[in-house]
Amino acid sequence: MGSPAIITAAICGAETTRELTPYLPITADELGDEAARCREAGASVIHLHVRRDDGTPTQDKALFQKAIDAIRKRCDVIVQTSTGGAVGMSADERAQPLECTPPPDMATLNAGSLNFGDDVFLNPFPLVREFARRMHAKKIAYELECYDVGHVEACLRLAQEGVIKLPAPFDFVMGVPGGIQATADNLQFLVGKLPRGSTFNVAGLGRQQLPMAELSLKLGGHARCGLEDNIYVSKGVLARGSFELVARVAELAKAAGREVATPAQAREILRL
Ligand code: KMH
Ligand code: ZN
Repeated sequence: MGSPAIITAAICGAETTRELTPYLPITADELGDEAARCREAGASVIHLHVRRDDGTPTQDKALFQKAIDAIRKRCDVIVQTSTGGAVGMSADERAQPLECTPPPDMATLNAGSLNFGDDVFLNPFPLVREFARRMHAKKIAYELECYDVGHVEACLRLAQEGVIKLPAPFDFVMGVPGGIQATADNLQFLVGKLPRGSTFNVAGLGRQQLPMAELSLKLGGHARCGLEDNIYVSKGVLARGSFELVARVAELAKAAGREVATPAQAREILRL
């Protein structure tokens, strides 16, 4: 068996709606139950967003606290809170989950700005520096979210400044309209840009989710799946939850000769 593969389940996100899929978890109990199903299927990390009861995205600290507590009550996964939130949110709004107690194991650190469909997802250097500072202060590990090649290079610059420490876990988010597209060539190019010793995760959007997960696993990387990025388990068939996508990725890992990482193994790989 090759090295253990970490499966991250992005169970909610900020953009997927109940109109698109009735299987989207929204309340703390729904998020907790879905996290437990994903853990059962092979996920060791939950990438977490939260929603108000009406389904709209928020970064409200109290709602994160409730969701994290609900997850922790049910299973031992690594909780990675979003600091991206939804486009248009202020930096202070986005940073709220970092204030939960105890702090989340991990949080995303979005490495740069990009067109995000018709919107703009803003991550100017001062915001990234400030989020990194807060994460270091709370001993929260970051996953570096890169939506384009320049974002990987921005991480190198931030490391030179001493703002972030490398090696670190990277996540290549591929297929955002405005970011790098989800192709094999592009992934190989991104992997070639990785600083020595860093790990990589791949989040392919839409129909590219499972193919990009498969390629990442073959290249020695990790894989993210779930309703945040893709709602279909096969053409025209809705996944009945992120757990179905996790189960597919677990099969792909085994086919690639990789064992599926437990949360304990994932903690070691991610140096948590
Ligand atoms: N919802 C996207 C605009 C993150 O979680 O850190 C940003 C996002 C990234 O989902
Ligand atoms: Zn997210």
